[in-house]
Amino acid sequence: MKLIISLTSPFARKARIVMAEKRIECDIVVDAPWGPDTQTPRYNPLGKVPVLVLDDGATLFDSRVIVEYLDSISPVGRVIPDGGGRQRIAVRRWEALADGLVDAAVATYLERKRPAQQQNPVWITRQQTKVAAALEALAHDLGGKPWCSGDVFGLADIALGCALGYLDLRFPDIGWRKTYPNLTAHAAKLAERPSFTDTAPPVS
Ligand SMILES: N[C@@H](CCC(=O)N[C@@H](CS)C(=O)NCC(=O)O)C(=O)O
Repeated sequence: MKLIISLTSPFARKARIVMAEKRIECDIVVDAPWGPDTQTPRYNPLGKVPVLVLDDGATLFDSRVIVEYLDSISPVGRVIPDGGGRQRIAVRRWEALADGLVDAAVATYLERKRPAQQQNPVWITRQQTKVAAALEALAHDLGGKPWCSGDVFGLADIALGCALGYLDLRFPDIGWRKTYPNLTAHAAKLAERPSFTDTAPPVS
C-alpha cells in the first residue's frame, strides 16, 4: 500500500495521522499536485492528494474515503465509532465542518496567490466568512469537552487538529488562539501525540 501526499496538505495529514494512530504500515510518496511534474493525476483523475494505492493497484480518494477504509481494515485505535447511529454521524459531521473550513481557507490562499489585479475581493471575503463561521461553530461544539465527539480521541479530533494546523501554516494572522481558548487547549493536547508531531507541515 502507498499513500500519495504533499507535506503541506491537511487532508493528507488527516490520513497519515489515522495511519499512525492505527499502527498501519504504508509507503509514503511525496508529490506536488500543483507542480508541472505531478504524478497524482495518474492515480486520481481529480489530481488531488491524498490518494491511497492498494496492493492490487486499486486507488482510493478522497481523504474521507481513505480514512473510512483504513478504519475498516484494522480494529486497532478505532477513529470512527463502530456500527451505525448518531455517534458515527456526529464524527462525520465534525470532519465535514473541519474539512470545509480547510476548503475555504485553501480557496482564499490560492486566490491571494494570483496577480493582485486578478484577485476577486468579494470571493476572498466570502471564503474568509466561511472560515470564521466554521471556527466559531467548532469552538462552540467543542465547548468544555475533553474530546470533540464522545469520550475518546477520534477522527473528529484529528480533522479539527489538521484544520487548525493548516490555519497556523497559511494564515498565522487569523489569531484564532486569542478568540478561542478551548480550541487552543485542544490543539495543544493534540500536539502532544506523536501522530501529530510526526506529520506537522514543514515551515516554509
Ligand atoms: N476533499 C479532498 C480535498 C483534497 C485537496 O484539495 N487536496 C489538495 C491539497 S490540500 C490538492 O491536491 N490540490 C490540487 C488541485 O486541486 O489540483 C480530500 O479530502 O482529500
